[in-house]
Amino acid sequence: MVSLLICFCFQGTQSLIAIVTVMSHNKAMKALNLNRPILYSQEEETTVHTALMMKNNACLMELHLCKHEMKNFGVERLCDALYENRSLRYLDLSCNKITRDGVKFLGELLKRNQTLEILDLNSNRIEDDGAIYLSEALALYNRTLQALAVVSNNISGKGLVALSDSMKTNMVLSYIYIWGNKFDEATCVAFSDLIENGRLKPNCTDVDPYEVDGHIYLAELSHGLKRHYYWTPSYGEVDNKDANASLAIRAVAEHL
Ligand SMILES: *[C@@H]1O[C@H](CO)[C@@H](O)[C@H](O)[C@H]1NC(C)=O
Ligand SMILES: *[C@@H]1O[C@H](CO)[C@@H](O)[C@H](O)[C@H]1NC(C)=O
Ligand SMILES: *[C@@H]1O[C@H](CO)[C@@H](O)[C@H](O)[C@H]1NC(C)=O
Ligand SMILES: *[C@@H]1O[C@H](CO)[C@@H](O)[C@H](O)[C@H]1NC(C)=O
Ligand SMILES: CC(=O)N[C@H]1CO[C@H](CO)[C@@H](O)[C@@H]1O
Ligand SMILES: CC(=O)N[C@H]1CO[C@H](CO)[C@@H](O)[C@@H]1O
Repeated sequence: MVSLLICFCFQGTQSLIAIVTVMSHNKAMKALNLNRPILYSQEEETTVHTALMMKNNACLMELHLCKHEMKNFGVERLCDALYENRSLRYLDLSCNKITRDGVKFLGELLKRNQTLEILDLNSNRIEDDGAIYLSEALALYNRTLQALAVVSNNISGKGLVALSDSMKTNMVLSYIYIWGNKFDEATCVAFSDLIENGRLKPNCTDVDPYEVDGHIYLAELSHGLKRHYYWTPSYGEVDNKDANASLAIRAVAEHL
C-alpha cells in the first residue's frame, strides 16, 4: 500500500477541481493537502468538489483545506459527504470563514459518525455558540475525537468553559488548543483545574496556567496541532518512512 503526499499550495480553482476529481477514484492516497488555493470565486466550488470526492473516496485519512474561503454552506456540503464516510481521521478546516451555523454541521458529524480523530478549526469565527455545539457533541456522544483546535475563534468564557466541561465526561479528547480567544477568569480556572487534576497533560494544550495575587492566568505555550502533520520536518521519522497519514494519527494515539 502506497501513501502519497500532495501539497498543491498554490493551485487555482480549475486545477484544484481537476485534482479532486482524479482523487475521487484514487485508492492509494492517504493524505491530501489542498491548503491555500488561489481562489477566484466566492462560490465555494472547491469545497463542493472536495465534498463530492469524499463521497467516493474510501481511503483518504487526512485532508487539509486551510484557507478555502469556506463558509457555512461549504461545511454543510462537506459534512453531508462525511456522514457516510468512514476513513477520514484528520480534518483541517483552519483559516476559513466558518461561524456557529457551520459548526452545527460539524457537531452533528461528531454525533453521528465516529471516525474523526483530529479536527482543526483554528482561525475561524465559531464564537461561544459554536464552542457550545462542539461541547454538546463531545460530552454526550462520542468517542473518537482525540484532538481539537479552536485557536483564534472569538470564543469567550462561556464557550471555553463548556469545552473544558466536556472533557470531564469525554475521556478520549486529549489535545485541546484554545489560545487567541477571550479568556476570562472562569476559563483560566477551568483549564488550570483540568491540568492540575491530570485530565489535560501540559504538553497536550497550548496554555500554561500561572498564579498572581490569588488569580489564575493562562500563558501561551507553543505546542499546537501542526506538529501532528505527518510531513512536518520536525517530525523526526519522516526520512525513514514513506509519507504516511497513519503516522500522524499514530503520533496522537501514542501520546494519550
Ligand atoms: C460514550 O462513551 C461513554 C464512555 O466512553 C459511554 O459510556 C457512552 O455509552 C458513549 N456514548 C455514545 C453515544 O457512544
Ligand atoms: C466577537 O464576539 C463578540 C460577541 O461575543 C462580538 O460582539 C464581536 O463582534 C466579535 N468580534 C469579531 C471580530 O467577530
Ligand atoms: C508529554 O509529556 C509526557 C510526560 O509528562 C511524555 O511522556 C509524552 O511523551 C509527552 N508527549 C508529547 C506529545 O510531547
Ligand atoms: C505507515 O505508518 C505505519 C505506522 O508507523 C507503519 O506501520 C506503516 O508500515 C507505514 N506504511 C508505509 C507505507 O510506510
Ligand atoms: C471508507 C468508507 O467508508 N468510505 C465511504 C465514503 O463514502 C462513500 C459514499 O458514501 C462510500 O461508498 C465509501 O465506502
Ligand atoms: C461508526 C458510525 O458511527 N457510523 C455511523 C455513521 O453514520 C451513518 C449514517 O448516519 C450511520 O448509519 C453509521 O452507523
